[in-house]
Amino acid sequence: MSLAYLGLGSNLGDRRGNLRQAVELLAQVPGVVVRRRSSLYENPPVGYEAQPDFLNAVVEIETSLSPRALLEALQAIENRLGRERTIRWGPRTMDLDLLLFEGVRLDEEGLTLPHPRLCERAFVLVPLAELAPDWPLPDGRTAGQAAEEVKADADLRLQSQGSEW
Ligand code: X6L
Ligand code: MG
Ligand code: MG
Repeated sequence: MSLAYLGLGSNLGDRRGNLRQAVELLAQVPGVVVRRRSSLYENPPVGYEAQPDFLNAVVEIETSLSPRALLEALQAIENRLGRERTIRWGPRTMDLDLLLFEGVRLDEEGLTLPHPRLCERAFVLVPLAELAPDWPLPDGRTAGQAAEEVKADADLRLQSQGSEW
């Protein structure tokens, strides 16, 4: 069994309901156990700004799946929650990103681990640091250090503290 961290985001429809449902579906995937979830954070869109604010969170799972099989399970959950791929970086009911997979570094078609843009994004680093502050990132910092450095200029509004969503 390997630990892995997943980034969740939603900015369409019932955002909190979508995140809850994603975790429920994740817990039903054979070979996946949901261990912990971060607080929920509301924050403005990054990358493409003309869209609603996001709710973001990170969950910790334990899994016997390979990174590739896990990625496929995540995409199936996105699709079940009505994900449509229209504009790049555009609005979505559910985005489930594979951020970190214990002991794995790889760079394949459609799957890079650790997640290539993990180190800069407050909406990923801050919730990740709640769960795994000592986790080493590819740039040499821990998740906790990286979160501290991006926190100050990030507009992250704590929406629901702790794991009670
Ligand atoms: C320059 C160019 C700087 C592009 C940043 C950052 C692009 C993030 C895409 C970027 C750039 C992304 C979420 C989001 C997206 C989310 C919030 C992305 C992919 N997903 N904003 N924007 N939460 N707050 O989950 O992350 S699109
Ligand atoms: Mg994403
Ligand atoms: Mg994604």
